[in-house]
Amino acid sequence: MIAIEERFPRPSVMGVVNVTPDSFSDGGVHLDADVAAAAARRMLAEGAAIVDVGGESTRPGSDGVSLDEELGRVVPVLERLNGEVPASIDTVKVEVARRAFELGAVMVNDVTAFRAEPELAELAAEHDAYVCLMHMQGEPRTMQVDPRYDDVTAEVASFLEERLAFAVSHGVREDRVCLDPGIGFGKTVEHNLELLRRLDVLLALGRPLLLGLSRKSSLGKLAGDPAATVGPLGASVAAAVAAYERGATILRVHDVREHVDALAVARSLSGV
Ligand code: HH2
Repeated sequence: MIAIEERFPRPSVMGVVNVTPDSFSDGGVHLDADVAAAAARRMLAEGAAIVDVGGESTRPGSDGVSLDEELGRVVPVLERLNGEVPASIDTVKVEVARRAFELGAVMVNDVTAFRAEPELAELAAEHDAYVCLMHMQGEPRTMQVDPRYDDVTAEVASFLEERLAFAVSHGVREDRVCLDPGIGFGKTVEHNLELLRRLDVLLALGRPLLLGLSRKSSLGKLAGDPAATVGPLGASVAAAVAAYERGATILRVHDVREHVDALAVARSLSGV
């Protein structure tokens, strides 16, 4: 396995395959394993570098799902992908990650950054998997009730620094890890904007940044709908390009083709 920045050069697109009935923007769309696997293959053909397969929604207000339920959703999809589509497993559960690695997944995307099940760090190390460590204030059920920070950027940076040190102390190679400020996870629109404006503070941690802006409700609100629960495509693409220009490496998106096209133009202009 090579360093994450070599395997996923700036900008790389991660396609989202939610195998759930209740994800905030695409719940139920990919619940059937054949449909989900076909979507993953299409995303690869459209230029995604990796697809993120998840069986548990983390939308605001959601409760978790059982281990059996989550395995029953993601295992049939990974079996169908047969290691032919680079896959990340979006889970907080060590047993889900174990099955996913056995079925060829190369990355684990844990929205709790190894806090829910700390043994996941050792498992990732054993498999020499790529790792995404994300910041979240609180838990999905209540995280959007009244998020507060004194200095959101400094707090997110020190959290990610601590979780990176935790992962490394449990055997994960630092050059396998990317960090994610967790847009919308216990954050107001203003918190999300502040993090994007000051991405340089997170870049100073020395790891590639993964950003998940796609369809997030903050973008719908910025685009003029105060009651938005989902952000429109144009706003998602603009946010991804802005994040890339501020230094993001991996963009986690639902609409792969549009983001790949936009990021290709942004990349040509940046000369990177
Ligand atoms: N956002 C979502 C889920 N997982 N993982 C990372 N690393 N970063 C993110 O921003 C992120 C994430 C939420 O989006 P989605 O998967 O579409 O929705 P849901 O959690 O409702 O399934």
